[in-house]
Amino acid sequence: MLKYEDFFLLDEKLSSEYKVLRESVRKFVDNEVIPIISEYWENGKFPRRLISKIAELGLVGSYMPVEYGGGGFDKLAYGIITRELERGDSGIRSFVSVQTSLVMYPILTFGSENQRKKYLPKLASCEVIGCFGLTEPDAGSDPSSMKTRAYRKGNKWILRGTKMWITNANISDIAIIWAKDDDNIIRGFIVERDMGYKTKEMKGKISLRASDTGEVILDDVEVPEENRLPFAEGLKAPLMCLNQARFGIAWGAVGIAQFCLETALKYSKERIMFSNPIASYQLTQQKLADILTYTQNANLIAYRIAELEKEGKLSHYHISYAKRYNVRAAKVVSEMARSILGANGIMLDYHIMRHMTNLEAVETYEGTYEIHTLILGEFLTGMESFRK
Ligand code: TGC
Ligand code: FAD
Repeated sequence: MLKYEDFFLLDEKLSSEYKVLRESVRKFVDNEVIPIISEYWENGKFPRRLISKIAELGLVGSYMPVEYGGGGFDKLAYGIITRELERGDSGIRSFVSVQTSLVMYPILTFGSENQRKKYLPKLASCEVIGCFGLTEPDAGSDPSSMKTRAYRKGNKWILRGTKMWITNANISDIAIIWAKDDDNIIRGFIVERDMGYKTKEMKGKISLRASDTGEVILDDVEVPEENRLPFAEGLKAPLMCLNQARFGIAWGAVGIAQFCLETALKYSKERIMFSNPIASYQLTQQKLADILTYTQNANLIAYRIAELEKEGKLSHYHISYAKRYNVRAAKVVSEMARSILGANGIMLDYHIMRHMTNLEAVETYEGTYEIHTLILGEFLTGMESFRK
């Protein structure tokens, strides 16, 4: 029988290994994330107590090679993990995205063998927590305008600057820092906390409240040459990291949409108004049909980018398309689901509005909706329009 949850029968494409993975992450989210997350979100705290379980389940570094402590899975598995985690909360998915795609990936891709051996296993087990510092107070959408500098001093580098809006900053042991050298070339560094970077919590967020966000302050921090990522040169390197994280966000947004669909459908069948379930009214059915359509479209896109990745045909344009569409789809879905729940829709107990507000940050980070629009505009026209 056709089920709304698997409308396009994508389950048929999944081997049992992926289904087991999905069920294990879903169980973790249902049993250990959803029951506690509203309280952490309300208090503006990241639930650190979940880290050990996240590591134990192998949710960090899933697509990193086994020899470096990773899961040895492909990107489809990573997508399934991020989708199921974001069904719980974007902040939990963010933690895994950053640790895997923005910290482990650059070390794997641009690091030396010594760096890989030293850091990757400890990052996979979450013995070491990392963050990724690209954005600055005056360099958000345009990271090429960063002011953070790396001055060469013998076999050391002096890092000076401030990174802002950095996920996991305050709980980090290491930071991947992007800075311009004396020749204005962007370089990447693995900076350890005891080398001297400072962090400051950014308070007052009304979105992504269960995620740690902070500033990273580099006040002439000395970093040895052995901590520079030797194969990272230019903006292309951090942008390659963003591709990995954006892939996970495109999948994660589907998790939110699926959660909203389940919740709104159930609620509408149970809620009686004017003597009938609200699900029986045409206006509600229109919302439900739209929610189903946005959710399934986003899911199809997510599966397709995983297939293209496996075939070696995935371009960063596909990733921009997927991040842009899927996050916007999840936003529309969460707004419609919230309205179906009436007053209950604004309550933390029902989780929809938490997702809805989280999506504001998700649509901003990793390239805003507008930036991905311009990337697609450039793809279509061949004309770059970021700068005048
Ligand atoms: P542009 O001249 O276009 O590109 C510089 C070089 O990079 C190449 N390139 C890419 N390579 C790989 N992947 C991509 N996505 C790439 N996009 C461009 C390009 O071909 C060029 O190569 P080469 O060989 O010619 O040097 O650079 P631009 O300065 O014009 O900027 C382009 C723009 C605006 C698209 C880019 O800077 C951008 O994506 N801006 C958005 C910034 C952003 O997304 N920041 C995210 C910070 S991290 C974060 O938000 C983490 S949130 C926490 C979580 O994930 O949960
Ligand atoms: P701006 O770049 O100032 O943009 C403001 C507005 O102008 C946006 O609507 C934008 O789309 C629009 N705009 C900008 N340029 C153009 C243009 N050319 N044409 C049309 N419109 C334009 N960064 C990290 O490096 N690491 C992290 O871990 C990280 N985590 C984050 C966590 C959270 C909760 C948040 C909110 C952000 C995080 N970021 C992180 C930063 C994030 O990537 C940036 O916020 C994002 O890239 C946008 O930059 P900005 O906020 O400075 O906005």
